[in-house]
Amino acid sequence: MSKLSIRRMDLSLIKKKFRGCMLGALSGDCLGSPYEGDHPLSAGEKIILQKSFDKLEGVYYKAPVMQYTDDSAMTKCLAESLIEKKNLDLVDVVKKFVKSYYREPNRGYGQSVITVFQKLRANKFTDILKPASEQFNGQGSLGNGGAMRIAPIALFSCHDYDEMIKMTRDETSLTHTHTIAIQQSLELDPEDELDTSEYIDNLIDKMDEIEVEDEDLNIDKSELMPYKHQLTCVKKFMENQNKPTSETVINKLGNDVTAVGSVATAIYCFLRAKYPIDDIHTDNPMRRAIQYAITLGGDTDTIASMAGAIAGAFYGDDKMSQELLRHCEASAEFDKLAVDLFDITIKE
Ligand code: F2R
Ligand code: MG
Ligand code: MG
Repeated sequence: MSKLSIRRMDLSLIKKKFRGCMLGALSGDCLGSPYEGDHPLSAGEKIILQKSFDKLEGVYYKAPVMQYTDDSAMTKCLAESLIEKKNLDLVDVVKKFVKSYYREPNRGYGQSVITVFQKLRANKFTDILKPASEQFNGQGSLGNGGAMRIAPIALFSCHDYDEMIKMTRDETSLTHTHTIAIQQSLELDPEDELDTSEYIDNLIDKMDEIEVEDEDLNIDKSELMPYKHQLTCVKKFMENQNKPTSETVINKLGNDVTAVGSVATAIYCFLRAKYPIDDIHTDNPMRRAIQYAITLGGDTDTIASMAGAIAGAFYGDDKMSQELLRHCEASAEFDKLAVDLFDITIKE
């Protein structure tokens, strides 16, 4: 699997990847949100999901248009700010988040992040980091609200890994904590077969550097380096000939609204979707990643959105079903955001 420097990659391929990433994020959110719930889908529900996706992909099936939720609302704000400011301007980003929330509060925002928006508005954005730092008695939010919206940062800083990590930390600290898989997908040539083993090994190495390990403490390693632990589970799942059941995936990786209980799950959905999956009938690995994420239940909009963004950054928009996209609110707008991000990041 050849790893290409973004700078040396064919421009038309990078553009396809930018579009795939933004559209994958949007469609995962729109298609996943109706299925939010505690449990993985039952056999019957998987059949209904399959039929529903098949119907949406039908050329003559016009309705419905699926609404996007907080995941895409915040992704959109972040992309718009990066494009407008040509930089990460935290005050502008947070103002856009708050404005967007008050304009459309019913986009299914997390229960607690709303308090952050209220405090930010009350303090007139004089201290933009304080409200988030006060969440959960000063512990901060462990929700996946930072990871769910981070795709534009991965695109904007795709030429510089260290810069991406820094920007991700800065941006998510407005409300939360962090993602590196999108950038890794961008660097790979979709013409080459996806080497799932190399992909996960690279992520584990990167996470090793990010998570701080304290060798002296005699406590469970998975608590010290939760993401590395989760990614190591993904590696085992991928290496095993007998693929794990949904229940095992959920038990080990999670399907909830916390970052640690959803980010590795999304990465697994992308990698797992390289191969056929029982009860999911499609030749398209990007649709398969999103559909599989939804079958796991739980935080379906967010896990499908993150899986869609990672898959889209690898496969590009060629694999994004245009028929499914027709049923996603604001798909033309997201496509334009992707092209604008490409223009300021790569062309300028
Ligand atoms: N909130 C949802 N889905 C719930 C259902 C919505 C409903 N269908 C509707 O339409 O209204 N989805 C969205 O929230 C997730 C992202 O959340 P975010 O932005 O991280 O928010 P928050 O409030 O900070 O955290 C979410 C919940 O996680 C728990 N939590 C977080 N930190 C915690 C901590 N330190 N200690 C204990 N619990 C913590 C809390 O329950 C928070 O409410 C995405 O799924 C998005 O789609
Ligand atoms: Mg949501
Ligand atoms: Mg969600």
